[in-house]
Amino acid sequence: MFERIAALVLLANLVVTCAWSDHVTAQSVTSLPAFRQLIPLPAVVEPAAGAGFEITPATTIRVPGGDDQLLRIGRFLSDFIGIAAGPEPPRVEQGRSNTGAIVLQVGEVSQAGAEAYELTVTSELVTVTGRTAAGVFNGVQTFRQLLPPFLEHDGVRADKNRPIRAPAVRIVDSPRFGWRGAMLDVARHFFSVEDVKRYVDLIALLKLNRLHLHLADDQGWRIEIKSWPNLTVHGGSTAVGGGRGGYYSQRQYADIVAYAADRNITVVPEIDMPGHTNAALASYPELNCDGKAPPLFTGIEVGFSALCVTRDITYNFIDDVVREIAAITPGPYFHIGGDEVKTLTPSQYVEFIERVQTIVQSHGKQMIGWDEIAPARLLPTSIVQHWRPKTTPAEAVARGAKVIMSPAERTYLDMKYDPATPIGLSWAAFIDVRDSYDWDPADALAGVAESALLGVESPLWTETVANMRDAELMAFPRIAAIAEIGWSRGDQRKWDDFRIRLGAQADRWSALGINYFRSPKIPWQAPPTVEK
Ligand code: TNX
Repeated sequence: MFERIAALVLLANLVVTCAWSDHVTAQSVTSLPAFRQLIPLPAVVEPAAGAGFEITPATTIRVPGGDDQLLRIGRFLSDFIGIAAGPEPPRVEQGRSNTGAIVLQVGEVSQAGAEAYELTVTSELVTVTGRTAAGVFNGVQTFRQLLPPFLEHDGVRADKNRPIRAPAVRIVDSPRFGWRGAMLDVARHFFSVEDVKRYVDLIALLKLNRLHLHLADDQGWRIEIKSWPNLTVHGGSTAVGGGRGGYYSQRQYADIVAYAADRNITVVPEIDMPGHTNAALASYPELNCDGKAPPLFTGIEVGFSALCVTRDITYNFIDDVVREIAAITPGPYFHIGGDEVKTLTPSQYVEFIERVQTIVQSHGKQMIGWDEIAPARLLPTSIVQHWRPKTTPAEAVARGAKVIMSPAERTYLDMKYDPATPIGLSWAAFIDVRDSYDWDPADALAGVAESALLGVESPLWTETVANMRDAELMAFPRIAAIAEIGWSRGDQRKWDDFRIRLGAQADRWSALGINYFRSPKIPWQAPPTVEK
């Protein structure tokens, strides 16, 4: 009897060992130098024998005829490779594949979800198959991370000591969560269209798929509203510290939205209300209960401003704003803020949120709000963004609400790493790189199970963040940790592996000119070149 059990256990072990011998664990991905650059960690990585694929002057990129989305992804990859391998970037050709090509296609993938993809690299062919174009884009980002980091430099050239080679492998991958976001506060300090596009480029590398833009706050209104022009003319004219401010015209905003969409990123516009509205109140006296416009505000205190919730004109104003922004936002979401209102009674506040929810719905969008909105009667499509430490939206979840996880003490990129960080705040916590990685969204909140979670988002508030160099210092490397939490299975993630893979980003991030925080706890290293 015992022998039989022992034999069965042995057999079971063998089966498990065989199942795992053809794909590797997080630890082994990390231990193989050729795969150490992968962040987020893919679900399945099966290294294969052979020299891998070399990009040469003859390499072409193949996409199916008539598929514009794949054509654009093909051009993205061609632009990325640039003139490194030959006198021209690789040609993007429509039609059947042949040897020596990088083939992008939509088709069957053995993992579930629209964003799933399979990437195979052999010495003859690279194939990226996505369930949808989004999956193909994700697969292209993985392929990019298998290529040498020097390619991230513009105009760089390969040579025989420095070939452009990706290791032979089969990767099958899909994200854990559909919502993998970054938020940029362009209200406290303004960020130009070029800055925002750069942020989009940097988060796309990590397979983030939402860019939440915090477009209005006490210190600035940053999006043109044609029916209320003074919002930007006056309300957009300054910033924290009294700087110059700025705003996006609707055309510029649409340009950002399209740029992001080409990188599988949905823009989520936020107009914070009823609080955080001094810029609007300063621009239109009729939005104030006393009919008097306050002066513009350039400090960093919060909680003092609110729209006059008892005046009808306030709701006409909100209707105009939501209508104009909804019309230039193809994504399904509209974020109404709703945080830190200190001048209304709880019932006034809830009534306001419910009325605004109806307005947002009438313009065809799903409402998102910071977690203060949880007590309101929310529609099944409305979404709560959790942020406040020591609170849980469990009651709203019990009533069916879905949650985006942005716990301040883990995900807030404006928090200092440690007391020596030159910029940033510390009200929620000092957030070391490990703190940002070593948690699981499904375990973080009592009464909020994984099934209620849409995913994770990392906000970058900019009271102390004045430009892109500051933004990058606060975002990198912590945003890579949040990206991996959003993408990779919890049981595959290990801090000891992640920190090694983080260290392996040094070359790529330097080539991209990212001003990342060189945390002394990360073994930053130049990744080895792929051997022949
Ligand atoms: C809280 S998070 C805020 C923001 C501040 C941030 C600074 C949230 C919904 N409200 O207005 O910028 O703290 O860390």
